Amino acid sequence: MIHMNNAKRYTVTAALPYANGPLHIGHLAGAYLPADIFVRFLRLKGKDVVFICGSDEHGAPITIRAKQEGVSPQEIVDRYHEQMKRSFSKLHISFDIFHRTSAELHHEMAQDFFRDLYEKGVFEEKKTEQYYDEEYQQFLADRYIKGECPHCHNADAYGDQCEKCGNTLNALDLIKPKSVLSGKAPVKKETVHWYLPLNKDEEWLKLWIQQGEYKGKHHHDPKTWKKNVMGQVGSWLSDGLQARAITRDLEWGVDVPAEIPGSANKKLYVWLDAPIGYISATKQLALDGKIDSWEKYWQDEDAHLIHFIGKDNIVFHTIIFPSILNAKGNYNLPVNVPGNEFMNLEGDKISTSKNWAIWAHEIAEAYPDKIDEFRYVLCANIPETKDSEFTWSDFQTRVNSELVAAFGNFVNRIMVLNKKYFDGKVSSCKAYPAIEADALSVVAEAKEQMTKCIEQYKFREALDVLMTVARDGNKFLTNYEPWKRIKTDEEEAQTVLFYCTQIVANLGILTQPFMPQAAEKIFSMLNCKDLKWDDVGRLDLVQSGKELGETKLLFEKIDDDFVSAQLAKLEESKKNTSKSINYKPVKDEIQFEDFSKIDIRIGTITAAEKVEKADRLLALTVDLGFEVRTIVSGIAEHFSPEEVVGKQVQVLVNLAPRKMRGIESQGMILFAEDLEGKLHFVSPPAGMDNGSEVA
Ligand code: B3M
Ligand code: ZN
Repeated sequence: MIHMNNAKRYTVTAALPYANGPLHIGHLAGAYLPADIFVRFLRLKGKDVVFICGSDEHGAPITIRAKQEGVSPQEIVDRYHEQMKRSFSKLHISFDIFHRTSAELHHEMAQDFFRDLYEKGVFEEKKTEQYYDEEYQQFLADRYIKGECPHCHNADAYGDQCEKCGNTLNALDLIKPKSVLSGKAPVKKETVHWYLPLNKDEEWLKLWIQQGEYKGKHHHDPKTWKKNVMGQVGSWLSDGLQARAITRDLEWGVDVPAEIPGSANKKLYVWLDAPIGYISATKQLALDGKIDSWEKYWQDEDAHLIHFIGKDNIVFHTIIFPSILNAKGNYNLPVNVPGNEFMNLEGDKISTSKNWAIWAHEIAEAYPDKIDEFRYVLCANIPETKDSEFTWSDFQTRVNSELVAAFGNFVNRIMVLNKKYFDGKVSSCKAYPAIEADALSVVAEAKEQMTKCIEQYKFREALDVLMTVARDGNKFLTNYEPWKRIKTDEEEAQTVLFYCTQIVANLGILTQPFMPQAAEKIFSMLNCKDLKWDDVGRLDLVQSGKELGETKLLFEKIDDDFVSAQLAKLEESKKNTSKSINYKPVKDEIQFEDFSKIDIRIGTITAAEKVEKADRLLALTVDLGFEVRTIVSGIAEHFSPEEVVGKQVQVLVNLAPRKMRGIESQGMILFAEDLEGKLHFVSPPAGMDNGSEVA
């Protein structure tokens, strides 16, 4: 096996975010920040690494958003691709490329994959029934359909996946399925698709993931995989895998190659094309001349592939994409898939639709001087083993007591003392073995400890080590009190400060992966550059007599007003969720004469029963005062017969009678449908006589 340390090169990816809306701190803490820390660490170690990301511009999330806003999918992806790219750059997430899956190069590569697998006979072609929305005349796969998860009974599971338990789903297994487009229960309709027979992959997948063996060779150490990831994967593997459709009936996406019979109107499933996006992005990087070949990052056995993702993406990166890569042959499989759990915000789940979030682009634009503070607090709360929590008061405490009081203060004191006593130069150093030993103990273990943490994807613990160095540096300084010592023994005081300056330089290196701006400030204050990870632990990084740069404050205190303003903003934004609501468009204009043809009366439901063999229908008996009628209503999924009996309602009484399941329905009851598609009675004020007119 190739150990983490001696891989020749690294291909590090961070999940391609859907370009359907802004990113929030949960995305940052879950995937992008840990990936960035990891990559910066590798670069500091002088490793050959590419850091790949881009926007995922296909799939239902995009087209649903476009429909909601009444604009084209292209307009949506252009807008959010740009926004995300800008935010990442301002947050100093240092991708080598932020590509996009709408690029032609990507379409070509994804089609090549499909074509190749098709020609190898990997796929199964199956005619099956799928859900279909008759009103919108569209097949409903993935996020177009929602319902109850058959595994964990989360009421909000998507057609392809339950985000709560992480299981991949087959839309047909959802309990009480509902179209996201019309809000109605879908019908079933036949369609033909290509399937990836994952069931045939079970054996080698188990060997690869759980034993770390691939193609008869040792591939990785399964013990290095995170427990939460192994847990999820283990349960899917033991439940057994099923063939999975990898094409869709959609208008937006990568076309199934035209020469394949039956390809008309078929697109690749977004989870087939998106991960290939990592490879096409790497190819683009090579075309841009930034690397000399993309193949060596994907096909060279010495390259380590590592996917940083959130927990809802685990199955795709551990089972589906590896199965595709394996079928394609000559591609590396990931040596690790460090998936994180979710981050909550102020006691609630982060929710884009409920507007309960702190947006990446807002941090990036509004606080360019506090990016490191955000990176620090987010890193301290990465949901590594379980869901975590961001609160503004924790942000304040960590910034004030950890970054400002411990870290920033230490660095600042060293600068000030050097300026005050030694004319802005690095002080000199004489032989004081005890002082040297004490100074060394502050930094001696840091490199090894932190390396170990980062290589195990324990970024929170790594950050603790960094803070320990800062605190121990502070203790060293307070212990030797050079400002007092200078009056009695100047050389000794100089030596103490010399070592303090070396500790600061060490801190600069250790800080770089986490807070690159602070690190840069430290290096500019110390007037040194090009320090490497392996320099950590040395006490000769800055020479005596060297002119120091201008003193800069590393971090600024967060006051109470800042925190209360942020909290107020959150509360306020929760009230403004209307922006993202999907209001139905107003119907075409009608004339008064059209309206006056309608006859609506008050009536009381006196009896109700389920219609046989029709899940959605109730047969109601309605007393209209002037007569009693039977009305068949499609409300059985919303109300039980007991719930409706006795209710006074509004009835459209001059609608032409219609036979439904053999029962003549003589009118229609009016309901209000809320924005989530739930029905409510529109009852008249109490005491109205049945038969009264509504006009
Ligand atoms: N766009 C899902 C997500 O944003 C998806 C990741 C693709 S990674 C290849 O959660
Ligand atoms: Zn579930």
